[in-house]
Amino acid sequence: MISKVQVVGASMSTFTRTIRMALEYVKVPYEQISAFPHSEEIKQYNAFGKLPALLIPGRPKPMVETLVMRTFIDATYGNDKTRLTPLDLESQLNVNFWISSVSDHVFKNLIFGVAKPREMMEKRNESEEAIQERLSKSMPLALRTLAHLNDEYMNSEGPYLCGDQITWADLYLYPCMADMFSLPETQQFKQVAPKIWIWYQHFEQLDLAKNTYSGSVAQQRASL
Ligand SMILES: N[C@@H](CCC(=O)N[C@@H](CS)C(=O)NCC(=O)O)C(=O)O
Repeated sequence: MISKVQVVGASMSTFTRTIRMALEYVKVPYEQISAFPHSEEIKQYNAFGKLPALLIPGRPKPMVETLVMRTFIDATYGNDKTRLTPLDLESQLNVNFWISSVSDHVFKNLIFGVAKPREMMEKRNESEEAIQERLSKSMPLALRTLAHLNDEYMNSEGPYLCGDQITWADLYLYPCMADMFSLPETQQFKQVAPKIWIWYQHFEQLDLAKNTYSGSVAQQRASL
């Protein structure tokens, strides 16, 4: 029997960071249990081997899929001051646009298109020239994706993605962009997405971003 909320995941996992930031935001104390994707540690909770899993005291079934966790966190811990899903329909549609776009396009085109191949090639000690050659195939789509997101954000007054309140949209996009803006390609990202860069710089000053920075890909790269 656990007595505290537990997040089973890895500090470098963006989805794990999303859920940790949400718990920070709604002020629910939690502990992190370290697990890597497809490890035995995570498979005891999630047969798909994906991170994170969320364990709640008194609930026998571990929660998997951030959509499920999101629904639970909103319903259980959200209040007037800490509402990550806005009440009105238009704002909810907007928040869902961002979450879905991050889970699909940002992951496919930026994380798997650029960040992961770069990381793998660096680990194999491949030359910067070879990395650039490989990334030249995926950068155009990555940049177009960011430019589209930047256009989308032009409709918002900010400083958050969906207006003047933090929502799940910020919590899904931030960990991915923190990793992307830590890459040598960052200048190109900033150029095509200047408003996203401004949003990012504001968001990284928040405690919930600072408290979940350690162990992230961004932090690992900064300490190289
Ligand atoms: N749909 C899942 C996605 C979770 C996910 O993809 N997590 C990554 C870590 S950030 C993972 O476990 N990747 C391993 C893999 O895709 O095999 C959710 O929302 O929880």
